[in-house]
Amino acid sequence: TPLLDALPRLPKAELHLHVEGTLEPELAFALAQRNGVVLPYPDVAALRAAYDFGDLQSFLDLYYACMPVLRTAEDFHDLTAAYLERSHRDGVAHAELFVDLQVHLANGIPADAVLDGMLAALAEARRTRGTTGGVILAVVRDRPVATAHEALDAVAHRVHDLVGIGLDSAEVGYPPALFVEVFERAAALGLHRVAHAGEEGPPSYVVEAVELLGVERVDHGIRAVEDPTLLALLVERGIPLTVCPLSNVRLRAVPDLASHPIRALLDAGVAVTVNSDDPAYFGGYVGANYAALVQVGFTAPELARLAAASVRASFADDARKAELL
Ligand code: ES4
Ligand code: ZN
Repeated sequence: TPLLDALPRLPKAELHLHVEGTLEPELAFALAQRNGVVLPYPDVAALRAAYDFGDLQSFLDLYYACMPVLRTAEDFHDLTAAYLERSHRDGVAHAELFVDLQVHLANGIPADAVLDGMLAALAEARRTRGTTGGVILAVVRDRPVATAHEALDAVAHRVHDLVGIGLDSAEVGYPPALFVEVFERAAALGLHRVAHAGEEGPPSYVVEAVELLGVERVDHGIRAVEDPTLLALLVERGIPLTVCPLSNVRLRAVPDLASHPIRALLDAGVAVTVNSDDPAYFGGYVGANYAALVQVGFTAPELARLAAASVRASFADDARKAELL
């Protein structure tokens, strides 16, 4: 359809993307072989067959099981480069990528290997295609808080190579309040602040992310729809949500696309953006997430507004935003 044909030409920013979630099964096995690492699945078909998730935790178990194949700067480069090439075809002109540095440090990988690899791929994408973007250090909330500080220690000598700090992984039982000091430290280092909240966790976690961590965006945030006072707060402060429709369906945060709260959030006046989260695992890159909204009645002007909202919600500088708007 003409609507779908025009989608890739809308300049968009991808603001909720876990670089490890772009690890396609074929690349996972290629890296396993290159590094002499054994995956807990015999082949690509068996790994893909395991992509049948009941909730966030069942996905995270598989996602973390694949991570040990990532070992060298070259691995992080190849992973990031493949994502940037793929997302360029969906019209992604600016990409802010989460990385679970604590997990790689625990696997014995130096922080510099992770960042050198990712930044080399970002620099190449900027040179060859004009794509801008950066790296967000995602704090893995179900690991000890001390390891989050260790991750900050490991990047402190090159903090200008990061755009921000985030908070991800298993949400329920790990409220934002646990990370106030980590986020204060990151803010003092000049980092932007975002956090996953209200994916599986209650609206009160979204409130904590805003009021206690000082986040400038909320990742997912879909359960904010349950709390009118919180919706008013997000609108009043202009705090955008990075919504990931296909992720929410695959992890059963919502029963189906038709009942996804994205429409209700927009109607409430919240700044909503569309993103892919872990596209290798959830059945589509950002273009597929926009296309899924067409299935539930979104129109061409609405998709254009969502794309523009993603640019405005990004941490790109004002000159770059103006180019893309
Ligand atoms: C994630 Cl979908 C999702 N939620 C929370 N943490 C994550 N890490 C990677 N994907
Ligand atoms: Zn996420």
